[in-house]
Amino acid sequence: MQRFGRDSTLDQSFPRKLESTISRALATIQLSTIHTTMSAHAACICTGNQIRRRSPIQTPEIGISIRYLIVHAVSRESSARSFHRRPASNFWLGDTKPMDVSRRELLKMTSMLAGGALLPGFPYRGEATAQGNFTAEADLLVDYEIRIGASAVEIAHNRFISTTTYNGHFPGPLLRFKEGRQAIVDVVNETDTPEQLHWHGQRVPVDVDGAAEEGTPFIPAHGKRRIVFTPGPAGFRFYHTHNRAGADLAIGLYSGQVGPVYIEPKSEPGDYDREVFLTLKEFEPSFSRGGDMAMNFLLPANKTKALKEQGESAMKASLAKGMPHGFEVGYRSFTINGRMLGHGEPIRVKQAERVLFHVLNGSATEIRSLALPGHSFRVVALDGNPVPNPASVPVIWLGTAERVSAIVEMNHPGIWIMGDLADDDRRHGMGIVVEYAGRAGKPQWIAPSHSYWNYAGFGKHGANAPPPDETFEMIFVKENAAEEGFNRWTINGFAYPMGNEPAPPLFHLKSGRRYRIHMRNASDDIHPIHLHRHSFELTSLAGTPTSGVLKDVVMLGGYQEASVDFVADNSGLTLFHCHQQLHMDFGFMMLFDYL
Ligand SMILES: [Cu+2]
Repeated sequence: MQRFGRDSTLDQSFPRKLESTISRALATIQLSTIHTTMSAHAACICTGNQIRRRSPIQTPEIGISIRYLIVHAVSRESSARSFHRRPASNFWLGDTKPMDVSRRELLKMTSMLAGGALLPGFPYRGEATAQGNFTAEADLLVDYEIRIGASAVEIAHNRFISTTTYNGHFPGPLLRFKEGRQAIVDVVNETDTPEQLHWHGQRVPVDVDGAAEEGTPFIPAHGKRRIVFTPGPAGFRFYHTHNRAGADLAIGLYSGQVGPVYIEPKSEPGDYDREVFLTLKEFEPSFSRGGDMAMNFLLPANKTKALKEQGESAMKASLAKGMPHGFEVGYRSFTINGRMLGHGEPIRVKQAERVLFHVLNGSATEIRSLALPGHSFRVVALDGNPVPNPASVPVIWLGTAERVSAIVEMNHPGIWIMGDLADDDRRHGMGIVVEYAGRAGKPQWIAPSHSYWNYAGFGKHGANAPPPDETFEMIFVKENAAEEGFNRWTINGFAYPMGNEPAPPLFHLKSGRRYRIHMRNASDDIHPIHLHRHSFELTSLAGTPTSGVLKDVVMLGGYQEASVDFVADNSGLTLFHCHQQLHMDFGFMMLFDYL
């Protein structure tokens, strides 16, 4: 489990370690100029049962200031009590109702305390003033606590499924961060399985990223891990488990371990009235032989003849040997924000309102589409990154793990179904009702005419991306049903090992260089290709150059080619894989390393 030996897990012996560190610190306290009592109380604002928060525990290895030790000595008991139950972003002000308090408000509260303001029951001594920098201390507060555990999720009225979630809900809580401001997240794993929580789309170091293949330490079963990082880049990201599932449809992304992240930019254009976050997700998976997913919506549509011939002849040869088609995954229920169509709260809107939808495809395996009859989506960001050319489309399409941020002007009053184009999936729940104020009636669905999705439409027109320093050639191949009935996937002939043994990196990077990945898909599947810890620029789609669209997942069409460029600017092992769980688990992964 700790094969990389750098686990910063707060282990079970942590309280004992902390206690001895506290004793050591207390022994030297006379040397300190800290006004003990006030510092302790003001900094911890965690006295009695009035206000609780997670105290800023630091492991001795990380280094801990005397002030924090004192703070913690005072607050340890109450925080220990609250540790397993309280989302760190919530504070209790003496009653049972959780209240969201932003960091800004907390800072305000902290300075109130420092300035002598009283909170009910706060044993303030009055004579001391706060010494030092409370902002620095507030910065050490835990922003969020994420608990991984099994829970029941009510996806429709009186219809409960059992799955693993974050904080007992699906989707996991929306985590809001500030670009460039350090964040602290505690992840508590209440399951029997070591877990990985991946910060999808963020430029973070390997020990934060959340991929065992890169060397991120696991969050131990029944253990916890504190993650300290600087969120970025700004925009719509998400977090999800990065455990592989293989043939186990209860774990990995088949579970409910998905939640949205929004990293507020330093300056927000704010060209909308409000934001709505939507997480699209299927539940109750099962295996089937072959699927029926939409395949004909990507533009440019031209396929590469050689890839088609290669893929088709391989499939023909496999079937001729008597092999069945490899397994695919289907689902019984479909949800938006954890509710099947008609079973959740509608999105209530007013005429002329401009709603910014942040849509996440949290599926393990599926491509999703979304339309709102009579309305169009003005796409302003893809995978959280503003696009150079915001453009309006009738339908948005998202491969697994993709995000689309789009503004909808509410100019067509009624009660509508915003839903997936696939009738079967929508009828099984993939939709949400949009309800205009003052309107009543049965929600209406009107299928849009066939529409295409072309990333290049949101890119720079008439501009080419700068040439790369080096191009990596990759070919993706399917070996039908080759792995105990599952399709095996290879990148340049190499299937990532299905066991836990580390794999050697296939390509090597030098810091500062710009690389192009030229991808060729010798299969008929669409692959949502994902690069960890870096963003890439789309530079060619099916042979047509493009530029300006920055993403971290791109759908590569069946028998198509595409190129993406990225700058090697975040050293460490870097995972590259298809985000379709069934593909990544059965070989479709590889590592870059930095030289
Ligand atoms: Cu794939």
